[in-house]
Amino acid sequence: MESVLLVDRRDGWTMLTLNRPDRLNSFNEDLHLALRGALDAIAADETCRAVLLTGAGRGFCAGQDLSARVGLSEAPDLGKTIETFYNPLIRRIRALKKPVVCAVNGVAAGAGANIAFACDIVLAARSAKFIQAFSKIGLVPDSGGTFFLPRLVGDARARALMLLAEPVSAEQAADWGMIWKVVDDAALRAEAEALTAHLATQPTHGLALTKQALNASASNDLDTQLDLERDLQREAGRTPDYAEGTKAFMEKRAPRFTGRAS
Ligand code: T3D
Repeated sequence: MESVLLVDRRDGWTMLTLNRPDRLNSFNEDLHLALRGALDAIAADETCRAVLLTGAGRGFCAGQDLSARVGLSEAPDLGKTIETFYNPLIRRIRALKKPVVCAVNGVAAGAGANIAFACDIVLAARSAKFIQAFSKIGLVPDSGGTFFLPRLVGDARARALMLLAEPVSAEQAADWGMIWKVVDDAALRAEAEALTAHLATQPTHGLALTKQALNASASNDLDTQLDLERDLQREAGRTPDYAEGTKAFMEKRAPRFTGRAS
């Protein structure tokens, strides 16, 4: 049987493909565990300096697999699933010390949409759409959706999208600042791979510090954020990549970054 997650190691980066296409790559426990294992392996692997997350088939991810949620003798404890799987997944993506690119190849619904928003750079195929599907089945947006979406598109749009569960086209998502870019369907994979390969050659530790600053900015006041920038800049200034970047600039040549912290 084919794995629910395809892990494709490339030169300096890794592509993770959610692979339950007949269920639009919705999450069951197997997929959660496989993705967790892959992200942990990537976190520990210094040779992997960027990640590309995408989906197999016509969808990116339809959130939780609902087939396991019907015909139960008593109400399931969904808080447990969130605590055990979705929240740790979002925390892993945000805390990963390497950039995570998401190529939304088709519909992204429920937790599937919010997992995409947790990634660092989101490209979407022109035919893709984003749906906060939760209200259609009586649920609350999860996987950080109520945190990410208002910050991406503003409160008015986030509220309507979450209360109405209306689909947003990839074009609209890009116009609203929900994602980085829309790409023609046929070009999505190549463009996402090129972007991830490029990121894998960049100053990885500096990018990790940048992620850290951006993650903190949502809840910090200006003074706290200025102090954090000072501390992170101090750390960035000690990396070999900073020395190489400035040297390469003065020598008018392309830098050769190692991505290392020291
Ligand atoms: O439960 C917990 O642990 C709490 C956590 C919750 C996190 C969540 O994500 S809750 C939200 C769950 N997701 C949804 O509510 C979305 C459900 N899916 C849809 O609304 C639609 O499928 C889409 C809008 C995403 C796509 O529509 P469409 O018309 O393009 O495709 P389709 O025909 O509906 O789906 C294709 C197949 O995938 C179909 O199976 P079939 O008929 O060919 O055998 C459909 O049943 C299956 N599928 C789609 N989404 C799910 C799914 N099967 C199981 N779970 C799904 N989420």
